[in-house]
Amino acid sequence: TLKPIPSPPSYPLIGHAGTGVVDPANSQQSFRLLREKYGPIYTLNFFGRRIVLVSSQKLVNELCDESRFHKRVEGSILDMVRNGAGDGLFTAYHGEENWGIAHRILMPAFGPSQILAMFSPMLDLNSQLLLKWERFGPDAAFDPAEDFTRLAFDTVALCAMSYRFNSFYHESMPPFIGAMGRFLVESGLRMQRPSVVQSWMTHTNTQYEADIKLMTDVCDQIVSYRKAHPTEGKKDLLSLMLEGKDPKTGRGLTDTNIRNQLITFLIAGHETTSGLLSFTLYHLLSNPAAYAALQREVDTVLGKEAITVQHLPKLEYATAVLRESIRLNPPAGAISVAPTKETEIIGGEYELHQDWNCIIHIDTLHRDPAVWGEDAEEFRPERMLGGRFEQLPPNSWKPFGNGARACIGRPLAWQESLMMLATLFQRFDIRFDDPSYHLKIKQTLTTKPKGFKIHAIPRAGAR
Ligand code: MNH
Repeated sequence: TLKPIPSPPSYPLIGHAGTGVVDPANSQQSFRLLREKYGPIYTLNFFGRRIVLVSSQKLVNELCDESRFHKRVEGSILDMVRNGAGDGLFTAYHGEENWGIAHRILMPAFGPSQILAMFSPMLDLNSQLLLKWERFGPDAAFDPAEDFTRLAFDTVALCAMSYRFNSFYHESMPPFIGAMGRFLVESGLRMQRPSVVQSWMTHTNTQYEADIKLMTDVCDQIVSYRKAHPTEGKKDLLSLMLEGKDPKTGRGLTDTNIRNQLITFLIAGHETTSGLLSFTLYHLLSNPAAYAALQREVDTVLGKEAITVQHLPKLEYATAVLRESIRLNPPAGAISVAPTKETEIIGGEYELHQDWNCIIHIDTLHRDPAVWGEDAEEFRPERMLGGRFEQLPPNSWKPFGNGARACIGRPLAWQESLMMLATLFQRFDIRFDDPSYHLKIKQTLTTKPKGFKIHAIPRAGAR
């Protein structure tokens, strides 16, 4: 027998819009409260657009079954992000032909040996961050998210496109990052606006178009730089974009699609990684035992040696720290799916429809008490150690999304983050600027800590 999906009280016509049920500036907090009040599945409606949020491992496990469900771009914020990223991998519709072509051409750029080959360009940028923090010295209070953004942005450009933004040598952030931030926020707002209102907002719309143009121009600049400086024999992501042929159809990527992919990789490639590293520092500073355990591991594994690829698999505690940090604060906290058939029943009792926006709410999934226990809210890297991570119930830890549409950049982001975390702890003692700081969230398409500042104190005798 079917049951109605729980839902907060709503009004005719507008549904839950403007009722304060969801705070647009901090929807993450709203969704946590709604999860507590209405349970692991509930539904909201905004002017007739229906969304269903699902967050127990038991139900999410069904939504991750690719024979029954697939990614849905239509009706989610990603449909607005298409205004800039078009049919790039991240925003391509389910079944869109160019997704398959690009996926098959580009996947090889993220294979294990390609990721290992990125070690040395990654280390180049990693060292730029370390040197900068060292030179600013222990008295400087700063927001780590800014330099992690420089790191991640420069890393995806250098490793995937052999292109240098040199963000560490500029006082202000690269213009692409500002344009992208405004573009993502406005894309989110557009989801909630009726289209007549949108057409009146001429100033906002002009800015939106200008931001898209700026991002496009940067990508065109990367392509013309490559044409002027061919990388003899070296095959990075960009060379696969320019020259690769799909083994299945024999086709290459079109110029428009290449541009869309470059925008996609520059966007997807840095916001999330920088969020992961920032949240990780916050959790370590808030949990002195975990902080000490990580420092001990780094001192044992690295000591005073320069980091090499051989060290990476030995950094077990550091790996657990990243897994636990991304559990509590997944920078990409929600993904949308739709049933492949017109309707689909989950949990034996809830009926989902194809034209609804069904959301796997990763942020609250990662706090499901049935999986994580009563201390789900606590930062405990130990729960990811000693084979426990591998034995988690299926689809209970999903920070990188699901199946064919899961994150293609995961191994790149992971290696970059592990290297950064280990070398930071090798070189510095990190302290809160304000020891009474409590986590606040800044939200665009992804999340980051807000107002979080630290000091980096060079460790005595560190290399
Ligand atoms: Mn990434 C898709 C999270 C780093 C490039 N990424 C996804 C999805 C999640 C995600 C979740 C699935 C979105 C959806 O279903 O709608 N990504 C992350 C996180 C990090 C991350 C948490 C870092 C930490 N991502 C990166 C990096 C790159 C990248 C680095 C590029 C080098 N991600 C992508 C691309 C996709 C994606 C491209 C789309 C893949 C596809 O649909 O084919």
